Amino acid sequence: PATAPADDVRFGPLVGRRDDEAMRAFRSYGLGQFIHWGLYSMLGNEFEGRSARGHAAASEWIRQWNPRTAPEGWPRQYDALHRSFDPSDFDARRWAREARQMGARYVIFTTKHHDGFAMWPSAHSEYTIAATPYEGDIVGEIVEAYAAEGIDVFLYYSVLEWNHPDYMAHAPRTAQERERWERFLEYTRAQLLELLELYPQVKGLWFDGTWDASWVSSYEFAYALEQELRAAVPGLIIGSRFRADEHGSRHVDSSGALLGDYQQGWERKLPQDITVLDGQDWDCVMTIAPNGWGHIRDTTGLHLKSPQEMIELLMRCRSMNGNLVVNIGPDGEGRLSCHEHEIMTALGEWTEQNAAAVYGAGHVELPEPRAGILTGDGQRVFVTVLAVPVSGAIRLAVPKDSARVPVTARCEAASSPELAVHHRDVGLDRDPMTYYDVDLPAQIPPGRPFVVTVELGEVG
Ligand code: JFZ
Repeated sequence: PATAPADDVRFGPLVGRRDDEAMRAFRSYGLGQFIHWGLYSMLGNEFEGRSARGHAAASEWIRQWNPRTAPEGWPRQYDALHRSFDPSDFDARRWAREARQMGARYVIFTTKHHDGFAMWPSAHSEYTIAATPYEGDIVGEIVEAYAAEGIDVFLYYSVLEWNHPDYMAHAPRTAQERERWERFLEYTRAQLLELLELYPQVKGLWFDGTWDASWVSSYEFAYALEQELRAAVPGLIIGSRFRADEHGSRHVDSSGALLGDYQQGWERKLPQDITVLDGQDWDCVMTIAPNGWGHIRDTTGLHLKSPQEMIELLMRCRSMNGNLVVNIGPDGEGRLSCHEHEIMTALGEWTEQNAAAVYGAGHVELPEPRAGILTGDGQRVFVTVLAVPVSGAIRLAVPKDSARVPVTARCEAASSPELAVHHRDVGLDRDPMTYYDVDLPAQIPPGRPFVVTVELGEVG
């Protein structure tokens, strides 16, 4: 827990707010793809016909099946899964092509989740893809295929390991424990440097499993390691979930400064509004189901988000200068589910038709219209219309002293794209705002949100 604000933090941020090319690219990614793929994918949240739903935190947590209800002998069976991991349908190039078609500009791939299994042939572990019938280097295939499609690659890496003999959750207490923990830290360091050496094209590291007291108390080690990682790949982006300061403060240090290049705490939730972000860069990682990042074979009774909901989440992130990262959990053969395809296709159509509103646009200092979500690029504002007003017009409020006001408007999704703009005031002198109504197209594009582009110009 964070102590009172301290301005003498010795293990605070290594870098301040960055404005180099890599961070500028991050700010314009807009949409990303998260892939949770590992041994848990083979199970789809069930084992020998028994569902783990309600018995484990999430599908990729199935190894932690509540011991009171777990199958006999569990997790021995889980730890032997690698012996039959041989995905017959895995095609990294197809995944990468589909990710590009969806409009994703970066991907986050699980190199090693909490089960400790490495999806690359790590020289520092026996428990890797090299010990499976598949044998190939999955991380390598992913990095190459996505980079070839122009998609930046971030590697997910969990420090925490459930089944490593040297791992412990608590800070080491005895000399023997300290020895074990030192060994684990060296192993972690070796794997991370190995990843960057093998795949120098990667743009970022996405850390997880860094909440245990053992890691939190290793702040000095993590501080030095962050320096090494940054030196290994210039421009490397590291989120705020990597390390703690010497007071045990995570994500932000005990003086309130961000402990990484962007805020990594927005998981399956969005900020209420831009003010809570404190100017931090951020992304939001989102599942299609309510929770569960790995493959879920039986989704009966789960609320799976609609394409409309995902589009709304994406635009809401953009309106607060963040990125949305949509997770998929392929099965053990490397296949995506129908609902994942459906969401990806819808996002692809949306981002293609509305690229200017998504990638090149961000927060606008104007009140949000009731009809939808605002993004802007300085010259234009984009209204993602979610609810069509009965009047058939959307209303934009601008301050009366504003130098630039709406002049023309278009809706590219309509059969006649040009829309009329009316300056209409209610005549309240004390109102600091003045109002512009944009007539929506007569034929509203059915079923999906749509974008109205409003050109701003000099007050005429
Ligand atoms: C972690 C993992 O445990 C999970 O399996 C998945 O990989 C997800 C992306 O990350 O889960 C977390 C981590 C952090 C928070 C919540 C769930 N958090 O900070 O609120």
